[in-house]
Amino acid sequence: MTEADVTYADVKFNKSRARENVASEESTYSEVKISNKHPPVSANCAENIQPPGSSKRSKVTSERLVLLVLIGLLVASLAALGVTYETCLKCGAGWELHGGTCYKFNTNKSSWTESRDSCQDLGGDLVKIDGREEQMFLEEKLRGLMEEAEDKFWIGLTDSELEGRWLWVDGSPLDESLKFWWNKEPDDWKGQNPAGEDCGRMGEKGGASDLKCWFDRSCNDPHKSICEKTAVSGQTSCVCV
Ligand SMILES: [Ca+2]
Ligand SMILES: [Ca+2]
Repeated sequence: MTEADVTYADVKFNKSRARENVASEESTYSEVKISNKHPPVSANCAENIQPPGSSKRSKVTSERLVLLVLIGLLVASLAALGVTYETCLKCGAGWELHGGTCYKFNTNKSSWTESRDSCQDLGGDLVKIDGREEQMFLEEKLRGLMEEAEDKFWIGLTDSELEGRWLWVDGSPLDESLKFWWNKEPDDWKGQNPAGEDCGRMGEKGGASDLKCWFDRSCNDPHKSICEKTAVSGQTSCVCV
């Protein structure tokens, strides 16, 4: 038996092991390195140990897999982004978004009716307070906007049709469980105007006890006001909250 024959037999053994463990490129590479310790190994033998191009093919396949996964992630991200845009709510400039509703704190002072007209010109109306959370948001907001105690804001509440029957601007009656009148208000005080007080305003600069900061007032009094309108879905990029 010549030296070349011995080497050939060793290499054949390695080849069978290599076939068993052909899974990774590293293991195949180490098998070939062991074979190289036994020269002379012909070029043909080396080729037989490792089927030509097999590791290259698996490398290309895994690269394709990674690429496909990346493309998949990109498509999923774009789809998610599209959904966000569709459900994104926005308000115009000068309006503040809160709980799906846009609010405008109008600091121009005017009568209740003129204030309401201004809100309607902007696509909204004087605010209707539907819940405790909304009252909490507005009460806290006004503390920062009021300059002095009487610097209150009109809201969309009036009893001008029938004294004592308070209605919101959408015609709905004031919910008995959602009233935030201050102390003995509404008192329909006639000291300032003989017609009494038929419009609602709100705000306590120092903060209201248990959120109670509604007052009835003569509708002709000039006051700041709170407008409200429904937020619209944005079709273009916008900040979502
Ligand atoms: Ca009244
Ligand atoms: Ca009053």
